[in-house]
Amino acid sequence: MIRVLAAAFLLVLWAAVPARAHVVESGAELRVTQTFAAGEVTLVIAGVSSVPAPLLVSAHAVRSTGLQLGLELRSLADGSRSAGSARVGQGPAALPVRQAGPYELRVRAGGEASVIPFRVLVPAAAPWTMVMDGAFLVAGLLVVGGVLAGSRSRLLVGGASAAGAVAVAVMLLTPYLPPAPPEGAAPVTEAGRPYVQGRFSTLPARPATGAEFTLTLRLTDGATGRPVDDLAVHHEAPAHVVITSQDGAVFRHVHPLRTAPGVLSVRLRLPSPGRYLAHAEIERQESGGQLVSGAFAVAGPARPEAEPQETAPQETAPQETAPQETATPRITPAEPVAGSPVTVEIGVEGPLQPWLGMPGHLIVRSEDGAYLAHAHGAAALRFTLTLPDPGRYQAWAQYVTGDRLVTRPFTMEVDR
Ligand SMILES: [Cu+2]
Repeated sequence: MIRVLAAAFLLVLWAAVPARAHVVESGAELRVTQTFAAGEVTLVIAGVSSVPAPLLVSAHAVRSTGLQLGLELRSLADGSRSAGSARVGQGPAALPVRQAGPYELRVRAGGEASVIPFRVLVPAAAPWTMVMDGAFLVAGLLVVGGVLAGSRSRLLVGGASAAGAVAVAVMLLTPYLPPAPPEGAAPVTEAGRPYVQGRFSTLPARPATGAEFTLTLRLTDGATGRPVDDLAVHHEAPAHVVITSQDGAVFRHVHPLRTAPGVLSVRLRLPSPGRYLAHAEIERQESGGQLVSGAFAVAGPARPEAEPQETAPQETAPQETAPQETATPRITPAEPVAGSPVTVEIGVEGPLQPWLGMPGHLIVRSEDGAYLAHAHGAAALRFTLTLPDPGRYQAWAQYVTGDRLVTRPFTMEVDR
């Protein structure tokens, strides 16, 4: 009898221990979208399951541009550096990393550079999994030892039962125990951080129509006044910036480069003179999201844009809309009521490809710009949101189909 039990136990042990040893979730990939003047790029930093390892970094775009990126990786722990390059839509660069912890990836495209802070995380085994594995091992050794020695001493049987009980107890508790933080993770701080104070500015201070200028967002901590440099990547970017002309005719959705701690910049070229509104969606680590807004003016004669948007050969997918893409979406109820949910359905011309981690995005702005909402669509490109007040709203639905980013503008009237 005891031989059968021992064989059964050995089988369990053989099955359980190697399985545990292999339950190493390789770190998830990090996707960071950045808008360079030469084109918008999504950098994909692959996860690693152990160090040292090559860190694979690849670059993707809605429309493959072949844009060449210079990459430089620096460890903030020991200052070690490595460099490589990646071409949009082609294979990854392999940058060696020796340890887990904080890193900076410097990305160059054209004459611009962005520095992306991130952490290399290596999954770690929780202490209680070691307790469980150890207990299984002790129980197994005692049983096997007892069988081999032909002994059934109470001490052996008691010890094996106790160790087995510990192992099984820990195994049953496993789903309820917290996972171990991965190696290289940031120390846990008290949840919640102060609000960010944000200010938009342009260089030159008064941009001209059709001319490239830089829009900069400076973020400071609402408690210390120091630069905010702990933005979490959400929806595949540290910041989502929407620029709209006051009349809603011009729309840009961009992902600025981090040019210094707390400083985000993006190069733009706008076709029409007048007042523009800028809204940035940001999220600090371990905190909620926040919307930061500002305004600036563009002077000069209207300079209608050619299609595609600009003449540079490696331009990002155009966001100005062709007239045939302004087909009316279906809005339910047909006469939306302030404060009640409204559903918007967009008919799309082909299968959707995920963009910024979602099948589709809907951005809605009140006429005065005081209200801006960003909703995400379900697979059929249906959005539900609540408009707070009566009035006219500008809306832009964005999705990717056939390797093309489509932006469809429309308006919604809320009567009461
Ligand atoms: Cu975005």
